[in-house]
Amino acid sequence: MKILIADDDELSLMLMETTLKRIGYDVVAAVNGRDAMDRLLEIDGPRLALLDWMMPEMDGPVVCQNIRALSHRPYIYVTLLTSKDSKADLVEGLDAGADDYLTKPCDPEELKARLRTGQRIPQLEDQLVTAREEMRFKATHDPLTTLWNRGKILESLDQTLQIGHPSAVLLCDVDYFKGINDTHGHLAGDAVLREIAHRLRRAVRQDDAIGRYGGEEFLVLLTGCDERSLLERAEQLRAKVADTGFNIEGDSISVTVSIGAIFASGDEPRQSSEAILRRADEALYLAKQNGRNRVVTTSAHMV
Ligand code: GH3
Ligand code: MG
Ligand code: MG
Repeated sequence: MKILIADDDELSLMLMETTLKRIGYDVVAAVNGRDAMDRLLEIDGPRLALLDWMMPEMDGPVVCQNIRALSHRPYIYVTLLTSKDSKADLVEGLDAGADDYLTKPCDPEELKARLRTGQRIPQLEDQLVTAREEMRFKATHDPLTTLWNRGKILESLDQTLQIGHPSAVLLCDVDYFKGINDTHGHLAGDAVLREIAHRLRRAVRQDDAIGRYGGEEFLVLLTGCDERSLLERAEQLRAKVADTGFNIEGDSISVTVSIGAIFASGDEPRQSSEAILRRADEALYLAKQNGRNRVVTTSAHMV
């Protein structure tokens, strides 16, 4: 773990650096308070800091105050190094935001033990951040395909319609998917859904969005897609799925999707996502009726 040591006294700095390296820390040295601040605020900067109390330019407690005043940053566990040992001084140091203090000269065993304790705080914070990220991911993603889940893709559709940018809405449904499950088993069916998700994701652009709308239905939003490119773009997606066999337990099986494609121009009176989805569903129904593995598009002017 990285640790910052800040001391204006060269000899103390060197001795402490040697001790910390011996304990196994990755040491970042600073020669004054301002230097310490700069190093602590670097991206991936140290999360443990040992600050000498008295330093030119900015003393240890002021560095603490400045760090604590910054919100939305990873926590830095700060220990002040001091030759002061009056209670009033220590309270002042802790009030400035320090987590702990050590009186100089430090006993190496005590230093080691205190830092081990301090380390738990950034570690705990990292665990919490990871857990929060996982929860956020789960709340917005489909676990099987890792695409956006239904709630999130519908939210994106609402937002896109609100903004009023021209865009395309594609409702894709796997053809005869029940047959794939029946013939190859449910797990093979799951693998097919994952592979379709992978192919669709590769076929769209950075700003586009794809979600799992239902069991074997995917909703794709092509932002900024104009009406002339609607059919071409939807065809690309269809072909990405249909053109190469799916490798299922060593067999290559053919999988296709039918797509109902709707163009939302953005300049017509704002349409509700329900209305757009209803039209996409109608177009999808026609694609199924007309033989599957095809795209049917309807624009606002065509219905
Ligand atoms: P069509 O060409 O008309 O769309 O026929 P289909 O067989 O694809 O449609 P149908 O709606 O009859 O069947 C969809 C099947 O998808 C039924 C359901 O068991 C299956 N399914 C839904 N979600 C999942 C899933 O997460 N994994 C697997 N393996 N199957 C699923
Ligand atoms: Mg379906
Ligand atoms: Mg289907």
